Amino acid sequence: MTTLKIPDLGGASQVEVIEILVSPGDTVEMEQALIVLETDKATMEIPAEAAGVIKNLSVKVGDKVSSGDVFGELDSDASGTEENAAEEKNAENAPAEEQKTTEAQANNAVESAPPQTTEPAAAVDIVIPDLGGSEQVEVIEVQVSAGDEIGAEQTVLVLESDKASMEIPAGQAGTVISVAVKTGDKVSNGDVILKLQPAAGNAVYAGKNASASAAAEVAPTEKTAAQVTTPKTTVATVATTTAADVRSSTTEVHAGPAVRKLAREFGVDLAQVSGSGPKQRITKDDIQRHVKQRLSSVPASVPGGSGIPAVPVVDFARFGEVSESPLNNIKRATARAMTTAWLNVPQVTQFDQADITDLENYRKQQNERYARQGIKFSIVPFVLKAIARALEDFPSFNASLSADGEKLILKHYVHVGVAVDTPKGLLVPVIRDVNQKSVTQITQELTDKAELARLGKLPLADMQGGCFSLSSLGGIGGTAFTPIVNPPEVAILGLSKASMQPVWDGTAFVPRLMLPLSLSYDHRVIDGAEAARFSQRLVMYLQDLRDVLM
Ligand code: CAO
Repeated sequence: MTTLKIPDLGGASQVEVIEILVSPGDTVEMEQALIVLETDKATMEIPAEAAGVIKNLSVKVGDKVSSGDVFGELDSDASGTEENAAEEKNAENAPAEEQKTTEAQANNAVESAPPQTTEPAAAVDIVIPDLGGSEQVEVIEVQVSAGDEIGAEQTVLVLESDKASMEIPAGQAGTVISVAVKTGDKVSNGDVILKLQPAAGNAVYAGKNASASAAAEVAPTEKTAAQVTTPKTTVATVATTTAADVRSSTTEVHAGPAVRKLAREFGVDLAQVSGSGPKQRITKDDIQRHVKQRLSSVPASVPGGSGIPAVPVVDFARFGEVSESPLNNIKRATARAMTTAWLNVPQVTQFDQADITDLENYRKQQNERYARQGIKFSIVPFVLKAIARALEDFPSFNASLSADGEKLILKHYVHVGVAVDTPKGLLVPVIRDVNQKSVTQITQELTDKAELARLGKLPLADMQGGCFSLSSLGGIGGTAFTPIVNPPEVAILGLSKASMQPVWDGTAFVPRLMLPLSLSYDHRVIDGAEAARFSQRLVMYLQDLRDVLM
């Protein structure tokens, strides 16, 4: 008989049991997951250390457990018992040994590290950290390429063994010189991932001790990062929600490695699956149900024009030389979100122009006034204030259609998403309570969030909860465009470049600075007349912002 014990949880204690995967009487194989634990950082499947029959289980969903707690008994066969005893003994020694190894590896890793300096440091190799004993782990995603500027906590690789998904952070900031691995490669502790030109004054290499701890503790504290220094007997995985999923998913995905593997095999996007487990955790049954639903909703053929005809597959190489460039996560998530929006929302765009001559003079004055404080106002924060007031005036624009399409959910808060163009693609930080903030506060918040978005460090929570979106292409040019509504929001405003135009004032043409507005709206919720009124209200507020600022 083998006692089932919670293995070393890498320092975590009182971890919640969120799923029981077996019942007494079940025959299990060695390494088969028995129960699932979850902290706010990681999900861990606790595997059987031997094959056998589950005799009893002493935990239930919701219980809190710590390393060493007994959670049941396993009737293992005689040969398995011996092996098991030996393994248990090894496991007891494992943490100490592992720490030694990790420290040694970390110390080795810093041999090549440059001394403390604020001068540009020499290029360094970023290597695979301790993988908790796993070797030859498959690279399932490479998230950086040569030339990318990356932050210390930015994920560079995603690895997946049959037990765990792990995001590997860079460990230090800098510019990627070259990447040494590709998807499908198998990697182990110490393998070189990439060559990095560290950012000047990079704190990670400030000294041997700092380097050692940085290398040993590769797991960042961010919620989206993986627990990479997995203890030997702990199988860790994480909800690998990245910024990429923000437009297609409003919640973090909770799913274990086996479920993730199944989802990949079926080509299922986990963000589209509703989880039936605790905390919306996705189970294998959920994946199966999702696939069945999808299959039954796909028409066998579309001869009569119903359904969506596929785009023809063309062998472009027949017409000349071609090469392939994979889309990164953000672009793939945006593509999914745009398709969802395009297929679900019957949308119309209303065009308008606002005379912002006076606003522009005021903006310039304020820029001079605030220059000493390093604050620079662009037109965007003023437009956000006008939007917030118009949303208060027109509640149906500050609403979402219920899932059954039967009612409007009216929001009593005014959170506005602002599209930010980043090197990796489009991200939409949300400015909360725009109606309650000053233009100065909005300017500072937008500057900070746009900066974080461009560095790939914007937390997921800062991209959720928007009621309406603003997309400003005015800094680039153009006279108008048709922004796509970001459901479940019902409208989005596009800004194009303001230009001086001759405007008839009743007696003469006068030069006025005109800002083009493009308001796209969900025609299921908003009528054309209502959209024209909303757009005109924006024009009114932008022409004389005194009403808004009061
Ligand atoms: N008309 C004329 N000039 C404008 C303008 C407009 N509508 N909007 C901005 N400008 C000017 C700014 O005043 C600034 O000029 P100065 O430096 O001389 O003051 C310059 O253009 C650059 O502005 P900016 O675009 O960098 O900054 P912003 O505050 O206006 O916008 C942000 C911030 C985050 C909205 C913007 O940087 C951005 O990322 N825009 C792209 C959004 C996008 O990709 N939308 C498409 C989504 S759908 O695919």
